[in-house]
Amino acid sequence: MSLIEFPNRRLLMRRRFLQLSGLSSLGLLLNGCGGRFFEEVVGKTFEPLNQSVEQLLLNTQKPVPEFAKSAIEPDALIINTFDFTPKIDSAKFRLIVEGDINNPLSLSMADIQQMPHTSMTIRHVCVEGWAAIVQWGGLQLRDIIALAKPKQNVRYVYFQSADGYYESWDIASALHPQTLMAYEKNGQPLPIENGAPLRLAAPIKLGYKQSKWVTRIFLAENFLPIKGYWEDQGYEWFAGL
Ligand SMILES: Nc1nc2c(c(=O)[nH]1)N[C@H]1C(S)=C(S)[C@@H](COP(=O)(O)O)O[C@H]1N2
Ligand SMILES: [Mo]
Repeated sequence: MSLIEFPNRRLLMRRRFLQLSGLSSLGLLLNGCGGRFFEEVVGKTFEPLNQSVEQLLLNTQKPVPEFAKSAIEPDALIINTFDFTPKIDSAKFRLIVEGDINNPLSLSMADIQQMPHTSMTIRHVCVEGWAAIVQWGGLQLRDIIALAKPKQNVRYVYFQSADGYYESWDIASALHPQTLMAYEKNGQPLPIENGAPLRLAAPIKLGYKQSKWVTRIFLAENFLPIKGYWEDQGYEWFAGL
């Protein structure tokens, strides 16, 4: 089974390859004890993780209060890119959605822009000690996930980016009404350095959870031993605000 494919080999140190090669035997171990494995890797289980996708899709979570548009701080959002800025041809771009779902997707930007548009003015918080009030426009990730028809035990969402960045989120946070796949920033098309054509944006998680240049979304019933670019170097996985 293909899990997360990494286009950027430089990202994967030898250690990580060794961990990944153990994945098939881990998969066997996971059958029936996914929860315990999760607790060993991440620590205690959070309450939202116990809610099913179905419940989370039916009941919208409470939104975080937003800021007035006049509060936007256009210069405060610092470009934070761990390696390089990938140039993506948005005409050829496809967002791939796969994993434990019944309706795999390959969406063009035209498909994505036809879906219901929303915007929010929220605070972006980077763990490195800066923050910025930003307006993001795009679509709710929950609309994409609903379209993909997730299997009922899906609990994690993996995001792969064109620069080799990768992230994983709990399903409850991914289905939060203010978790967007954004293609606009402060009322303008999303700049390339901020993640065009498509990036994650949400007021409920630290900046490093908000992947830029997302090309592939993988929904999973089991937690994989790959957490995220920063998390695999010791940063916290849940990273809630
Ligand atoms: N693909 C990708 N996404 C990423 C990063 C990155 O290096 N690559 N950096 C993260 C970090 S640490 C932060 S704070 C935000 C910064 O977003 P910005 O560069 O648009 O300000 O992007 C996040 N998403
Ligand atoms: Mo960050």
